[in-house]
Amino acid sequence: MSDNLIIGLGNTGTNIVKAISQSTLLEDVKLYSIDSVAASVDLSSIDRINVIPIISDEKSGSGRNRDRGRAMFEFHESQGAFKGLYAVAKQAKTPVLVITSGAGGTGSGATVPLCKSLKAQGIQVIPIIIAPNKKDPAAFHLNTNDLYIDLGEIGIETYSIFENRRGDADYGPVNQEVVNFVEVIFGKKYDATELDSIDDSDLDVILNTPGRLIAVQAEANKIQTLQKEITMKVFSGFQPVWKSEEVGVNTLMTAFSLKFMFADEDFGDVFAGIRERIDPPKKDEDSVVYDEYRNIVKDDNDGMASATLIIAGLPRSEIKIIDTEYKEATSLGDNIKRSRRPSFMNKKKASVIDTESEMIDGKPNRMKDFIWE
Ligand SMILES: Nc1nc2c(ncn2[C@@H]2O[C@H](COP(=O)(O)OP(=O)(O)OP(=O)(O)O)[C@@H](O)[C@H]2O)c(=O)[nH]1
Ligand SMILES: [Mg+2]
Repeated sequence: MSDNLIIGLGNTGTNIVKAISQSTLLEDVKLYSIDSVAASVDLSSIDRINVIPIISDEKSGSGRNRDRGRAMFEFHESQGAFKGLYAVAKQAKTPVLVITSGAGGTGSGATVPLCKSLKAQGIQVIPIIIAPNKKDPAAFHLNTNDLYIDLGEIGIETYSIFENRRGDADYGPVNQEVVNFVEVIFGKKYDATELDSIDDSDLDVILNTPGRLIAVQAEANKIQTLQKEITMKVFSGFQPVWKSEEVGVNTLMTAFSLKFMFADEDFGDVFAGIRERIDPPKKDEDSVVYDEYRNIVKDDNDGMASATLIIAGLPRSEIKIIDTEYKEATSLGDNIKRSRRPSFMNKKKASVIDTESEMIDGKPNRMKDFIWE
């Protein structure tokens, strides 16, 4: 069976790929990091992560400039730097995940041509975007909004968003939450069972649902604690929640799992609070949850109770009027305007010149051909 593939872009993407490399459940996942700086992956994870630098001239980084991030990616793509990666992607189990911060320049800019190339090769790709929090500077938000528009324009339908915490520079917890998300959506948390189960094909349907996707997992030694824990993760965790007014607007796909000695008896209780919020009791209308997949595993589980959930088809932010017809989520780029930046920030553009390259060790030094001015 083919392996999953995850590509981290920029500093954030690379850090999260590093965190993923520590997960024992994700040992068989192929990991790539693409960044515009030299040594972002250290010796401890270098064996696990394929690093492709996109440094294009004497300056590393992008200066939080998405155009430059994109230009550096495209320059290296034109040089054939991603041939190996694309060959791996063609063989990989889909979806391929692309992880980036929205706020920077390198990841936020390079994600678009990367997703576009993967899509053009018929590969399903789900971007995971780490968004800034409300108090972060305007430039962070402009870059993130522009990324949404760009991804919407290239036809990305299924995506996931995490939000950094306010004033927090310890990214460990949010990065770990992305690791947990990946474990769930790659099916690593589902055990074989005689009761309801979730298999690869079920996941395939869920992960093809247009709209925003969230996934969480929690563990506790008491059912009541687990119920609180998983409810809190959904409603006050790192993945933006939906407002209660938005409930019942989109057609959602859901998947719930519980592994516990009394999983069959307690399944309903664990998810009751969450189900109530996604599909409140209605009088005359049909349910807006289109389907619910379940994995119920009656297992001692060393006395622990473990739960996961996936909800797909969530709105990015706006709400829609409730409708009994099948309704897809707003597309990623809907209702946001492309932002304008101070003109001093837009002075530089990339161009590639094809001169007689300076020779270094008998090879042309293509770094002189990328002009950013
Ligand atoms: N969750 C998370 N956020 C991070 C991490 N590192 C930086 N950030 C945040 O990400 C944003 C900056 O994005 P980076 O990923 O550093 O940018 P980049 O893609 O390397 O692009 P450059 O601007 O060219 O450096 C800021 O909002 C930081 O607060 C990380 O490891 N995890
Ligand atoms: Mg960077």
